[in-house]
Amino acid sequence: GSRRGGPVSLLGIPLELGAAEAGSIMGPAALRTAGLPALLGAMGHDVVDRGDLPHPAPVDVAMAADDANVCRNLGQIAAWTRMIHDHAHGMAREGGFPIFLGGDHSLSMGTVSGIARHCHEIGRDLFVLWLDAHADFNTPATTPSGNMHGMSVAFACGDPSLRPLLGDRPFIPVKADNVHLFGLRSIDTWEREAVRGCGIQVSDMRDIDDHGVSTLLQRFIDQVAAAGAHLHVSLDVDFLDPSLAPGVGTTVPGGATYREAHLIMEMLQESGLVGSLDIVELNPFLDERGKSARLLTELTASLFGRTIIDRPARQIRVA
Ligand code: Z70
Ligand code: MN
Ligand code: MN
Ligand code: MN
Repeated sequence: GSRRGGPVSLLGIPLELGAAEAGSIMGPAALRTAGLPALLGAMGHDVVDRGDLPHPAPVDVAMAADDANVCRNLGQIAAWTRMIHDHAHGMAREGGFPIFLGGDHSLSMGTVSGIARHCHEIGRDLFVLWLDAHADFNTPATTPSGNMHGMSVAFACGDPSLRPLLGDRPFIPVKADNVHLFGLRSIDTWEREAVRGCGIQVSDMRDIDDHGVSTLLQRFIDQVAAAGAHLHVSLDVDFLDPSLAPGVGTTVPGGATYREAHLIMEMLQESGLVGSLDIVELNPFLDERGKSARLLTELTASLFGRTIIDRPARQIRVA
């Protein structure tokens, strides 16, 4: 059966300039090689693969010089952000389900802002589930590395110093209260202060150990349901334990297990609330015989309705 409201629309974003390590430029190709489009098609979904975005020329960014100097590849990241934003906004407007195949996590500056702009236009709230070992909440003032994949959440929530990345596009920030960092286990000193002060929701690995992913995620899903909102999921490969998904530049021990990750995808599917997805930071150069790309493909299948055996429809609890 097809999903309601248009096809599953795949867009490859071969971007690696936001990360320290090269290789995620090959991410979209590896996800296609692992069979992601074919698997969704075989499950009965209407799938459109739009291919990969081209590499844009760098643009000028009207950012304070002190900030601009610390951001690595700033002119190129800004050009990618604007192009990705335009595509994400257009895809959201068309009404299908966009899947953005990365590429490093700086691409989410474009996807989230593009989706946010569309949600704003139709008067719908936007929530973001950030599945990641990291908070990606650095700004030019706090970053220890200058790598822009560590700044995506700060940008999406409206950090004024990063706003110039989007140039003259309308910028609709996501409410920090609507963002949930899930799986956190690596955060920088100043980034930690910023996360504390802003109202963003956090389930770190300690919370997951104490309460389990089911309780924590259901609470968030209930909020999204109560708001009648669009849920965007941003899946960083390093959310997963490195033993399961070694194909990523920044491995952090103690990540999500195979079963936790599948449970999350199944719960999200059952909620019926997810409207768009990023799959980011896959670095095929560091992968082991396609293991990580294959797992991401399996997880995507779970998000799109594959179950072990038919399950009774679950009542969505509205808080
Ligand atoms: C660190 C920084 C990061 C992803 C690494 C790391 C950020 N907090 N994000 N890998 N996906 O450099 O800002
Ligand atoms: Mn990330
Ligand atoms: Mn629109
Ligand atoms: Mn990460």
